[in-house]
Amino acid sequence: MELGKWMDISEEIQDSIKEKGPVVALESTIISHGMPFPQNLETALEVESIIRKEGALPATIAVIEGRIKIGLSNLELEQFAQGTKTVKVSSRDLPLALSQKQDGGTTVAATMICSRMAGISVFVTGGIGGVHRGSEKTMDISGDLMELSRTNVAVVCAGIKSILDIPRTLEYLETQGVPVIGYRTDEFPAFYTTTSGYSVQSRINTAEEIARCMKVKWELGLDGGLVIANPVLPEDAMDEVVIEEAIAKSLKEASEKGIDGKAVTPFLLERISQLTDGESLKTNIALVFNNALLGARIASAYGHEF
Ligand code: PSU
Ligand code: MN
Repeated sequence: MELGKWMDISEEIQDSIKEKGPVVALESTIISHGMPFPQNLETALEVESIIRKEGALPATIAVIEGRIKIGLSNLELEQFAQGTKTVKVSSRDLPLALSQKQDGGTTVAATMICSRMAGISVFVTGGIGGVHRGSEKTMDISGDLMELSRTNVAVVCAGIKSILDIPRTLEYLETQGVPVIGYRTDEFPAFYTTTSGYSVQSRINTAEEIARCMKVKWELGLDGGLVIANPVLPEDAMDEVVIEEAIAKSLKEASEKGIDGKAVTPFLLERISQLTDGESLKTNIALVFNNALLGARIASAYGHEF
């Protein structure tokens, strides 16, 4: 495949990938559809800086004028964060976004695909998509889960939000053969809170052991991703009652307004932030920073021989 036809990789990232240096991929739907301006830009810049301080290279991934960009300049990030016509690009949207020369924020699914193409094995996000509540009626299951089942990238996240159906999401991941590792936790975290009442597959306490598990999986030829669940720090977590109330209210509104398809997640995120007076956004930002730190450490460890 001639990647250069559709994809631009920044020089510094290209060099690091060639030398098997530590590179951490970052998604961009969180910038275009997950947070408002200017917090989206501030967060994106700070995440990159956290990763650099840990000795790894950040690779923010987005679609700009129909090209996949691996690594954005600060100016590109600034323009992207303020974009008004940016579409949300999941796996199925990639061909359209490129052929129609759109600007697009890549979801976890699309970012995994682009990371894999570029040769990046570690990817940091806030929360992955999952099986939506009421999926037995709507069939709404995020493309992120399908991608996790087939694309060889480890995804560091703070679990999934309870806007989603957590137990069904975990069942789906199990069926698809996706390891779900809890970093220093036995419980799968629920994004805004450290616990969900559901267990991870296995607890691992060091970045080195996580990197070794990734290596073993792929050396065995077992294709697909891994979910590395890193709970938000307790001091940044939300009150369970407050967040559950906001989630319940936003879900009800979404259903009353008939919001469906790819609009569901952005709608819920914005409403929850409004209903919690911005508290949920603060937690969201803090957990992304926490994930960046772990992702950089895993990427560094992955570069070593075991
Ligand atoms: N969760 C968040 N913030 C986000 C998303 C999820 O806290 O911005 C985004 C991610 O890009 C994720 C996508 O991949 O939403 C999932 O959307 P959907 O449910 O439509 O697949
Ligand atoms: Mn969906």
